[in-house]
Amino acid sequence: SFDTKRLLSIQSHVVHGYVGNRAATFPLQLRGWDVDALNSVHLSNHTGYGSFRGTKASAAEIKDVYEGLKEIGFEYDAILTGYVPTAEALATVGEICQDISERFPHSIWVLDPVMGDEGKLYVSEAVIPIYKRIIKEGNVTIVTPNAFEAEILTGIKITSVETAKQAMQVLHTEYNVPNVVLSSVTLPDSDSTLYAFGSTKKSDGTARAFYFGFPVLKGYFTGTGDLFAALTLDRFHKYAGHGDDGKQRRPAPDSVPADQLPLFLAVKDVLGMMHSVLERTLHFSKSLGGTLVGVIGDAESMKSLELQVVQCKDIILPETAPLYKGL
Ligand code: PLP
Ligand code: PXL
Repeated sequence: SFDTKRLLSIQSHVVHGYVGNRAATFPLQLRGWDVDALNSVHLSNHTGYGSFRGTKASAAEIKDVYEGLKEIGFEYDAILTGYVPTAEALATVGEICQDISERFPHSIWVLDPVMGDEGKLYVSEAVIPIYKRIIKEGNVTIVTPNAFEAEILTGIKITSVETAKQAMQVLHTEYNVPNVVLSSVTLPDSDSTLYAFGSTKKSDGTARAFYFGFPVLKGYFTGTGDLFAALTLDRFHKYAGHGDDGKQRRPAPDSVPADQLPLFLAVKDVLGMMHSVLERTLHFSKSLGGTLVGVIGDAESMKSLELQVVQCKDIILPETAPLYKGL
């Protein structure tokens, strides 16, 4: 039935806190997805705490679990990939997703190229060329780099609306990705505004780009990019009409203007939800006497700023999702 939407999500598992699959699974379940979670790592907590323990899945372990899935048979409508910190494991994840994408031509693939933030890499450097290859060669539907990750992929430093658009154009042209979202960009003109840029490629290869500005909520949040990518997958799947006929990927016709694109409508909804989730998370942090700004390496401060995913279920549930308020 078209009501059952099945998704494979390959990301982190943390025992405490909400990044990776722990930030994606519950929100996607609330939105009606049957989520199969394949864990790329199994850690006590995210790496920003200063200490963490646990294990990373090897390429062989990930492949083995995928063989198990093939043995029991599966069908996926979507794939979501995030933090995979080693090159070998990432190459395997790329092969798995390409295989799924070829078996199920209607499926969409949201690839979040998790590499780092604010100039700092938090995966092995050897991961970079693997991401470049997977994005170029794979059937990726949407790529969601932050500004730092977009710069790594395109070589373009994002300092203006124009350079953001150039970077998205490179992702369309050189990487052949139909949809790009730069989820959080700061521009020199304002330190109280964050921007989200997006673009859907036209058939002649040119970018059909848009952007949103929204007020920065101060705080060192982790998992925001992961939640953003998960919610974007859900909203894009709906607005692009996937699952109506369940048959094939349908690129937006060239005649659709930027502000009516499925990607635009998706990002608009998601920014509204993200803002509400982060506001409630900050409110909770304050009630705990948290430092609010967040100090990387300080466990108490990181704990107080974990996304309040469970407490935000009313924000994420389709019936009650608040309308986006423009700026
Ligand atoms: N703040 C808000 C309101 C957001 O919507 C986002 C991203 O979606 C971010 C911060 C940070 O995103 P990222 O973790 O991709 O840098
Ligand atoms: O949110 C990205 C992410 C995913 N998984 C793990 C992390 C982080 C960021 O710190 O530590 C384990």
